[in-house]
Amino acid sequence: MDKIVMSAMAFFGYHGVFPEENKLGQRYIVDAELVLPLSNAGRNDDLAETINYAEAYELIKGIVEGPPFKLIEALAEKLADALLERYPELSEVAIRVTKPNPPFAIYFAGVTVEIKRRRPVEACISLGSNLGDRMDYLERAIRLLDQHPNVSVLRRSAVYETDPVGYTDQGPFLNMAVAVKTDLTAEELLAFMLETEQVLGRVREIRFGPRTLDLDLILYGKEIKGTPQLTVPHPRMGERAFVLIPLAEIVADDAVPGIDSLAERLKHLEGKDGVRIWIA
Ligand code: X6L
Ligand code: MG
Ligand code: MG
Repeated sequence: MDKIVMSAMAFFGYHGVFPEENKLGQRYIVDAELVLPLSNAGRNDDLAETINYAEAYELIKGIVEGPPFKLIEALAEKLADALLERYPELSEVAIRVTKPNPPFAIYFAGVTVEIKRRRPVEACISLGSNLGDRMDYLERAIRLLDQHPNVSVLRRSAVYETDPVGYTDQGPFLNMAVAVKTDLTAEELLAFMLETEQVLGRVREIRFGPRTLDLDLILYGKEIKGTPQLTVPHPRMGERAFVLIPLAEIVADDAVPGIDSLAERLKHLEGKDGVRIWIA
């Protein structure tokens, strides 16, 4: 990913735990890495397609030279937060805050904190179960997702009972979808989903066969990505009523890159008949 690196910005501020730091003040050195796509700015040689680093500098200066924090951790957190808030095109920031001359009794060559913060993304996960207590597996899966420190469940669809597709010699599924907010990468989220499937007893035997729990990553923001590890949006979601019907309940009509309108898409979908409401 492209980035703008702003190195060794020097300021004077009053942060610190010790009273002399708040009274006398000291120098602060800040490095900021702003992760964003830069190819349009580069191709068009256009400031409007990137972040004006002179302006970002003023934002950073205002915070470092503003009201004091006790901890440089708090200062760094505030800087990351403010930059992500001010610039929606930023996907990630890294901030380093250094006190080069801390007024401590012992000799100290300087101290630095470094943090990286990602903008939280809304992702959609499709859930399915057709073995055992199907509803219980879905509920437990949602609970496990929500209990992850970096995942919170925002919305859930109704639950549908659906005829099996792909391999038809198996019992009916319960299917639903949830929207989550996460600051995991898509790969990290997918890895956690696979782990959750295993915790809830999924055994992979027959391809497309019965399972206690299936979690599929359908959307990761508006990201379009196809790697051997991961494809989003889910490559076959457009044809599957048991995915699209629940999904359409929890996202905007135009939430899926490559599908203009979920409502339009659903109108044309066959096999929709095999999907009936189970718990509204
Ligand atoms: C031809 C060949 C046509 C394969 C369709 C469709 C394969 C869907 C796999 C296919 C084909 C899948 C669920 C399911 C499965 C589910 C319901 C799959 C993977 N998962 N049926 N079948 N709900 N109703 O969650 O989606 S297996
Ligand atoms: Mg599936
Ligand atoms: Mg799956």
